[in-house]
Amino acid sequence: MARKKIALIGAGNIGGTLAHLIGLKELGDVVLFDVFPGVAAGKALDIMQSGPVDGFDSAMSGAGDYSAIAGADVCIVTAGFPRMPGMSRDDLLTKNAEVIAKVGEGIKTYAPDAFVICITNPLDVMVWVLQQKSGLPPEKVVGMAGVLDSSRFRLFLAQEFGVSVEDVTAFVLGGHGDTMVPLTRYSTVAGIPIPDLIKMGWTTQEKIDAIVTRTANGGGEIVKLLEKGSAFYAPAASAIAMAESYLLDKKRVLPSAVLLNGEYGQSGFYVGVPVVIGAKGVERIVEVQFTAEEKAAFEKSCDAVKKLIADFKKLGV
Ligand code: TXD
Repeated sequence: MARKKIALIGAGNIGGTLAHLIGLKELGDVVLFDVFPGVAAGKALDIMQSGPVDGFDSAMSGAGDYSAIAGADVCIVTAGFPRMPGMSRDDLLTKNAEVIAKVGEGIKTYAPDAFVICITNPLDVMVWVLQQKSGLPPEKVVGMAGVLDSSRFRLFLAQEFGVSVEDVTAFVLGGHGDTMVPLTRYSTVAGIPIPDLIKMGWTTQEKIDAIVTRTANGGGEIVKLLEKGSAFYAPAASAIAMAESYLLDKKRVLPSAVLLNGEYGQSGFYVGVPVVIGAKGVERIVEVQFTAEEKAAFEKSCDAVKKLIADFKKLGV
């Protein structure tokens, strides 16, 4: 069987890291697409030259023309502009929506059968624009944020409890970043829910609250340290987990931004919920029962996403 083809739209920090991980995990061949095709080609060649050392054969190339992504099985989208000093949130929304609209058209023309993972911020709005412009079925267009948010949450919980990250599971929903909703009663150490761990004296509610806040501000903490640019290793690893679940039909349950159609009483916009990702794309949306408090937090998060979409529609892009 021929190797799978993975198109990375955007060859910046996350794009380059994605390509490297795809090589190391032998997931397929890679086309890195960017408005700076030289950067894309340079990264592709550099990573391919690590293949003989690390033992992978993925073919990698760079491109500045959409025809290069033809027939891709997976497209991962990071193209866009970072927020610059003096740029308002609306400016960023407009500029990135214009980029994503072009990306959507490119995917529609050349890779209409792909599974598409959007990473570009503001995530919940950009993935919606991408689905609209590409016209791909909603189950084939998802946004990456929840895997990253829950990975950050798992790390901080593992550090708090002094246990392996592997034995900590976390359940997060909602929009990306500060409106993220962690469900602590569904987050566990080896199956023991956090509220029980509090009762067992492993931690306190105050410490858990501080971890939740740190998780929600996880992106900002890294931006502050890096001074220029934002996180890219963990975001790339998170998108790869989603791509791998699709390519290998693993049917993993991963929090992803998906288009809701009545689930959780919401419709017509993308927001993060747990879903099963397999060979058909989003195969199932997992709908849990909320407590009144969780319901309120989720609705607040949905309202923030809906407001951003309304702001975006007013801009008339
Ligand atoms: O959880 C999440 N979803 C996120 C999102 C976590 C971390 C970062 N997140 C967002 O991902 C971040 O706010 C950015 O919007 C994207 C990409 O982050 P990255 O760190 O990779 O940004 P870079 O290094 O600036 O790369 C963006 C690339 C750069 O090479 C540009 O030249 C290219 O995008 N670019 C384009 N490529 C193709 N087509 C067009 N039109 C285009 N415009 C810019």
